Amino acid sequence: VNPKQIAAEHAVTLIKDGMSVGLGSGTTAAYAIPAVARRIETEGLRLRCVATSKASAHLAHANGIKLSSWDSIETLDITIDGADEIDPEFRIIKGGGGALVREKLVATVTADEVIVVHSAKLTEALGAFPVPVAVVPFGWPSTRRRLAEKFGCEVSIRRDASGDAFTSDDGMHILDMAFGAPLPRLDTIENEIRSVVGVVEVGLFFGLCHHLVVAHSDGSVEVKAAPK
Ligand code: A5P
Repeated sequence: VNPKQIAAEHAVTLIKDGMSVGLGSGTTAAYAIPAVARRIETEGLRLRCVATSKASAHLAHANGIKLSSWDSIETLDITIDGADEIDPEFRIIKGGGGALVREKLVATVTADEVIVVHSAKLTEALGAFPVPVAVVPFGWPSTRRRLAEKFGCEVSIRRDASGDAFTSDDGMHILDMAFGAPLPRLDTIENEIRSVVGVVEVGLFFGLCHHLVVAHSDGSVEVKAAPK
């Protein structure tokens, strides 16, 4: 079995009856969804679930999970999601799958955000993975240029398989900012990027992760609580 699957299934054991649950996006979070469905089926758990992407919603439906409308949810007890890079302070780069806007909306109201990653995604200093930035499609080349000029790094438009600009579930394009490690000015960089006109959301999740479930290649799983 894939180590990511073992870790995602471990994360699902943290869910308790009666909880409201966020279902994350990406290949790791995808392993959690059938495991949630199995617990509903075998243990009769009563859960209210919401998905962070259309792909996760589709997978949830395919596994027989009935989803609640996001508009009816004010807070969530637990969310299980993936990440692209995470540092020792649990600061995260996320959005490699393009679902960062919904993922951040969900993480922001989640009491226990559980991030599941392969150990290869742990890093001492963020920035090797480009920072995904969701932007309004209108005038994206201008937004790209202004970001590149302001931050002095390469900024590229994410493309889909047919070569068109990738469009997210919320109709945004994604610009990937290749800062390189270490990411500068960790205290302010997120707001600096967000203040650029045209930017909707930044794939930096700082202070949002409460538990980390690490998948090791040998199949072992480590659960860590966020540093105080
Ligand atoms: C989706 O937009 C992302 O934030 C994913 O959570 C992230 O890219 C991790 O994906 P994998 O679990 O597929 O590596």
